Amino acid sequence: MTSVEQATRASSAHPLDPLSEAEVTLASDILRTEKQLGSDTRFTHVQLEEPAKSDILSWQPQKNLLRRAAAILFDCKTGATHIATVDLKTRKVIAWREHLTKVHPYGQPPVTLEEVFKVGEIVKTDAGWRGAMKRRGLSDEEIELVQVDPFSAGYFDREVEKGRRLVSAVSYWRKDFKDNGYAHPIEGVVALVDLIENKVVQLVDEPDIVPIPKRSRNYDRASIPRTREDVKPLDIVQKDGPSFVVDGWKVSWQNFSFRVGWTAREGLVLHQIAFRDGARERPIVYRASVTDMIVPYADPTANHFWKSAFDAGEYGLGKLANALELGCDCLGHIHYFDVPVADDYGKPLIMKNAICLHEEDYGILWKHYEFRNDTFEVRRSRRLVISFFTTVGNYDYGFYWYFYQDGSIQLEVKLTGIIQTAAIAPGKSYPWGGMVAEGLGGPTHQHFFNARLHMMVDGERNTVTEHEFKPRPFGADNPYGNVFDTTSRVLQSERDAAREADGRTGRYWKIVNTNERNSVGGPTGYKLIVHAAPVMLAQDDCFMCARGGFATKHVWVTRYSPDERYASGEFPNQHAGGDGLPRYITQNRAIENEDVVVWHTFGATHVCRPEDFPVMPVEYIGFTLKPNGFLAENPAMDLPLDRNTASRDNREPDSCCH
Ligand SMILES: [Cu+2]
Repeated sequence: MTSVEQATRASSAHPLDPLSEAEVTLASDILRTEKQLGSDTRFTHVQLEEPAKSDILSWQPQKNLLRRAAAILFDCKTGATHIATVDLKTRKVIAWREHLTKVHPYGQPPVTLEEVFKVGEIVKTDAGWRGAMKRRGLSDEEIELVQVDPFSAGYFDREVEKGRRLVSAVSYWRKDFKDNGYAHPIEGVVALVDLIENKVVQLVDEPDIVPIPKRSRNYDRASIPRTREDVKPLDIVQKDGPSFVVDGWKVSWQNFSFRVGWTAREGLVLHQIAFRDGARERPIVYRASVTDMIVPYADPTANHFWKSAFDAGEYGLGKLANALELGCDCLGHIHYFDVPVADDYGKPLIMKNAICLHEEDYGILWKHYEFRNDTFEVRRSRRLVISFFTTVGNYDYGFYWYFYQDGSIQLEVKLTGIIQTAAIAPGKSYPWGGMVAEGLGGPTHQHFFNARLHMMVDGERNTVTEHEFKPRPFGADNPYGNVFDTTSRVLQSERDAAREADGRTGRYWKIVNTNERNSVGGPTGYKLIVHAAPVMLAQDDCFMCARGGFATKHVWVTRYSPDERYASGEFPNQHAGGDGLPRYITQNRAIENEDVVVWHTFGATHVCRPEDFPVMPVEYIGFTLKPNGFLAENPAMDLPLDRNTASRDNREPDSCCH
């Protein structure tokens, strides 16, 4: 029996399971043989082609597994790019489509790791760039130590960029190989690198030379020899083990269940999130993931105006995920998922400890003291956390999905790592951001994430409603002036459903199933709770907005279509713009009582401060889905009394918990 057959016969095997190592190998072997691919082929991913939703919903454990692989590959000598589907049972390439990267609106496959590493060598052999370094006073020895950062080039309608596969490279002086280069930006030099021709095709070398800030700002443990001494261990003890159950790629915990998936672009994907309500298994979300990001910078100068990385679509949140470390990244009783993926050459690779699953105490869930009869009841809350961390160049992002015993689901993104920096001449102020150190500025920027939530509240047909608080004028129905109304309206079509949050009216949305009735006669539903933070602040008709249009609204609702998978479109790298959500909604499909996808853009506007350097403390952003007329009462009334006896070990023997 081959390992593919073994995988497809395992008792817990499911058609949404990520491809195994054997399946990755098989898929790339079939592609190589059938399409006669040579050694110049590079794979941006080889991963599960998710079966059609109808096949998943009708699938039974005794049925055959559908196993197909999806791949995007390109020739590193010609740039020719193909999108392929491989059937692993029949061992045939069943779809093979060329993606045209040389014609408008362009769009390149993501940058590979191989390319990230070769850019430094290409740039350092360019005579123009070396001359620019020399003009800034660097010796040959110092030039060898320069840190060259490949950064997605974006699209600015320049002739030099059309149809080429490019990155822009910015440079940082370093005292030695371990030095933190971001403390020493080399201002006014940007090399545009063609990754197919392996050469610099345009060099910006500004005549005005800004001195390089040379003070070291390192964060490795050797650079911080004295650490504080008043931190005692804080261990999480779960001597009876955790309260979750993992069966293959399925997780069950406290009425919740979901399946774990993974893609190179999105990283962690959650499938089929459901809540067990008595005897009923009630679906909530069919598929949830973050499909793209954009980080636009607000500095108009040479090194910065073009910076607007799409960290998912241009690199891959999954591709760059970290191997997590017990006791450092994760505390408590941890279950790690090791994820099989493909490397740039289509070979299997196990991403060790890529996904972390554990429980956390979360304070009080509910409590009441009834002083009249001395009834005192309190129950502690805990949450299940499934997460991964990814490093995209200077920034590090953690994606943490939380499940709570009250039925809430939350996504929290943790932003940390190192800010982009700019050298500022002595005595000059920095108009485009905040100063973080002497001679060092951090350009103001925004971080946007788009979560794609294919909703399935109690069934496949859902409706999205919008609600706002409106004060009611004095009148016969409001004689004391205390009344205010909660308005509600149905979002009926896609164009009508591209919405912004509004803190003044407390605008919120619900995803409801009008075909079901809850305990008080209304539709069953979940509420989407968002933060009314700014959307994209760049001008509407600039390149950043055209390419990252998904970041111009907080909420979008589309009718589900299997090929509309990414907020920024399929190939955002160097795309001329207009793809993704703004294009999807031009169809203006009806979305009331339909199979709908809710797309939520959330973000942080980051004005840099000295406290963000040398490594930024975590900034938290995200959203919550909260049951709203979904359940008949607080679903956590049946929680047992406190069982956390370890906390009592150091207490007086006669003290007790109420
Ligand atoms: Cu930031």
